[in-house]
Amino acid sequence: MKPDFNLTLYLVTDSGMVPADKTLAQIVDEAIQGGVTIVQLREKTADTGAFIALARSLQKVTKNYGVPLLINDRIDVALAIDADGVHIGQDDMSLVEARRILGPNKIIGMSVQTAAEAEAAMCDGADYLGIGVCFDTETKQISTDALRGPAGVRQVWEHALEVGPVRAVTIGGVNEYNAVHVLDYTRSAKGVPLEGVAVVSAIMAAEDPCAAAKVLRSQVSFAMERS
Ligand code: TPS
Repeated sequence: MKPDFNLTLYLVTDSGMVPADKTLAQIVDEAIQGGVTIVQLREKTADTGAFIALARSLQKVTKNYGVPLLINDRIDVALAIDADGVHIGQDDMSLVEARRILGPNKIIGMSVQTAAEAEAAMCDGADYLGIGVCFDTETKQISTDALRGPAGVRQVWEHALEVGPVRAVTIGGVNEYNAVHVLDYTRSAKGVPLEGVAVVSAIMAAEDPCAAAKVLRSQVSFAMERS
């Protein structure tokens, strides 16, 4: 069976932001204690062996809390550690191919920037969408036409809801100061909110990842209660 997952507060990791006196696994542990509900290991430079070792170290933590662990892009790494799923981008392996390899019981999420990409991802069986890029971000190189802003995110979300049942978060420059605004603003005309937010630096680069996650989690809950 596909594991249940909760997209309220989605942490995407970046080892480049780990301070010298901590490990990535420690930060993930603290972030989950603060309220992170799902974790994605994203490594753009590690070689395969190091990636797998890191994935195993995170899996120990996420399993301990019953939080799903997804792997960014690398289906082989996800299979090697029997992760809960993968997150893929538009330039990675196609969703159809990823699903063929991983089967029906793994979570597959996809980054989408446009309504057409969202529709295609849903038709191909994505379990959730990462709609972005909401605000400008230093974490990932993006072209300016990838920038959606909350209004652009809402447009993609509205379209996805018309296509069929869908789950989604937004990502890109989301932090404790703008999360409520983003979730309010991106509600569909019928009032359907995104399920949560995905962040990298707002937690990874925080001095206290547990405290940062706590604030973000309460901001998301606050926005959700205002329906
Ligand atoms: C769920 N992605 C879009 S913007 C960004 C990333 C990694 C950086 C945000 O950093 N949706 C999901 N996972 C992904 N990996 C992406 C989209 C791709 P920051 O929060 O520091 O601005």
